[in-house]
Amino acid sequence: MPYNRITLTHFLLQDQRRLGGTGSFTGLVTDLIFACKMISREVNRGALAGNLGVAGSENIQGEEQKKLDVLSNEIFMHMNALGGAYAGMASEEMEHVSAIHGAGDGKYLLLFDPLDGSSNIDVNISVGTIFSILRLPEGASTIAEAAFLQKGVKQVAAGYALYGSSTMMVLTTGNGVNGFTLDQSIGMFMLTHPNMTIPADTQEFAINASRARFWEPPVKRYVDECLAGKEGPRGKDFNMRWVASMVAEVHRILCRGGVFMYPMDAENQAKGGKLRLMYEANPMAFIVEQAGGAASTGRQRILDIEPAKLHQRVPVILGSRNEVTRLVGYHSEHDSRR
Ligand code: P6P
Repeated sequence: MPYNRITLTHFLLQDQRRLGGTGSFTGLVTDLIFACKMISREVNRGALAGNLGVAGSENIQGEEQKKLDVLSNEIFMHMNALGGAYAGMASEEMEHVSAIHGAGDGKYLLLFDPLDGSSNIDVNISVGTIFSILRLPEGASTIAEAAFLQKGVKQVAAGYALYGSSTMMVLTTGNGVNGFTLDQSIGMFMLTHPNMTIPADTQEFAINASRARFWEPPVKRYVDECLAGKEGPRGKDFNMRWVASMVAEVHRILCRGGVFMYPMDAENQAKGGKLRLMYEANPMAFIVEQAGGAASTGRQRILDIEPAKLHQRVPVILGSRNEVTRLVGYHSEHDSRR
């Protein structure tokens, strides 16, 4: 078979030449690649390396940290500080932002969830790393939280690593979405999923159905119509999935369509929702929109949200454009009757 695949690094260099870049961006993603490969190795070693189980600590979210949460965060912080491209970082696992000392002229900010879905680690279900890259605002003298509080539309790049049956990186720099599979034998990510595109329609939805008693009427209406199948108002049967790992859900949607919902509900309303805006919803919304899908809170485009706090939470509905549009329509119908 002719060996004609290209590596992620070569893909970025082609992108850089096409966009007339200086190479600093390519360097920045190269550090991310190393970090994700190291996390993939630790995830794959699992019990053999004593990496499973809890770390005996809590993160800023009040969630019990797994050993791999802490290790993945350390790997991401260390590996991405070495290149000097970043002026600062923010992590789901850390209460405050972190300035990269000696970063010289670091022009970018890195936000990440180092190991999303880690409740699945001990039962060997896919987990992932989610990252978002912003520019350091002009004239920013100190690296304070305010520098990170930029709308999702300001992202320079976003992506995720999926530690599943194979390890993949999926990345957008604002010119579409491309997927790369790690060839473990040579330690290189190879382009395997060029120009990933989400079908506008679907027959598959993802939601944690155990929360049905908390759902708002528009969400309940949407799910009930899906469950009614071809005899119902949708005139077609639907399938349901729930992995409890956002990276796995989003990847499935990029590959075959679908809609993912973690809506605002009666129980999480006080916190604003479940998923975090800056390092879960925004990067995934950027990727999904770049692949032709849509991403909304149900009432607002996620990428237009003006952030107020680093760890703020938002409702998330994303995936096949026509399904998201339908559910947003149900929300506005409901709200107009209030
Ligand atoms: P639940 C993982 O903790 C996460 O942040 C997402 O990856 C996932 O979609 C969601 O929470 C799962 O939430 O309530 O089903 O455990």
